[in-house]
Amino acid sequence: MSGQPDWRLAFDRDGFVVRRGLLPTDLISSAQSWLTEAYPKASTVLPEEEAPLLVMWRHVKGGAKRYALLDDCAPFLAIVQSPAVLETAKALCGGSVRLIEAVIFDKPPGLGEPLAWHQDLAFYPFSGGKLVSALVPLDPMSEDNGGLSLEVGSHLKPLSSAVDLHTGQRSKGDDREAPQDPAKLGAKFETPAFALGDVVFFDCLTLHGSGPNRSDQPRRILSLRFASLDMIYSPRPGNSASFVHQIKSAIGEPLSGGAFPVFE
Ligand SMILES: O=C(O)CCC(=O)C(=O)O
Repeated sequence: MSGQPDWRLAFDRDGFVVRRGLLPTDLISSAQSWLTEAYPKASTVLPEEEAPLLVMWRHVKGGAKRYALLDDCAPFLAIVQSPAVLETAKALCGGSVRLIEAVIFDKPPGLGEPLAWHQDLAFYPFSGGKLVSALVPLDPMSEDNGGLSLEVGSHLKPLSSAVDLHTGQRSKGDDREAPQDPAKLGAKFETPAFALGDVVFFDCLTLHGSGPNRSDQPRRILSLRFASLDMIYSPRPGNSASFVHQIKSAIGEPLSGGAFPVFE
């Protein structure tokens, strides 16, 4: 007996785990309402403040990112600070965590575009430590409205290149091998159905991607990234996350600063 809970064993074995009913559904409903109201008014200019951002990314043809300060987005801040999410992130990262980013991936009904298979770490200027994503569906999700597919056991694969998330083309200057579609390789992947309140946690090397939203239902996800405090700033070609301009650390140093708050 390892003494670890089942969800932890599943994460270590598969590279991801869905924790069912981790968040109250009324919190998710408040986040939905906040987003519906705030998105049309949100700025398309990247804020300069040294504070965590909420990035709103609509995955439609020509869709641009919009931004707010996370502290101004009460339901999203409450999700980030929720003990259930933080305790899981801390357990998976082995101690205190730093919030690295908060991004909403929005695939509107009938318009949402597919997202190519990728590993999150390929986009981030980090090495060492642990980096875990916590994805909070803001709508019930299944393959019908775009879903989220994850390759089982792919967290044990080497880091592949960053890609253009819409075309799957390898990012310029990144000479690692591009990630492969597990369906074409005959590898095992899952597309879990999610209810409001579920949260999926996955490793920064776990390959994932998603289909188009051709349904008449919305499909929005809040993606949070948490890192252990020993994660080192080490940029590579292909790094493209919105928070990169907020990093003040020297190369080879751990992250610091108000844009990346620590949860003890
Ligand atoms: O919306 C999606 O399917 C992609 C989400 C994603 O790639 C991520 O959060 O890392």
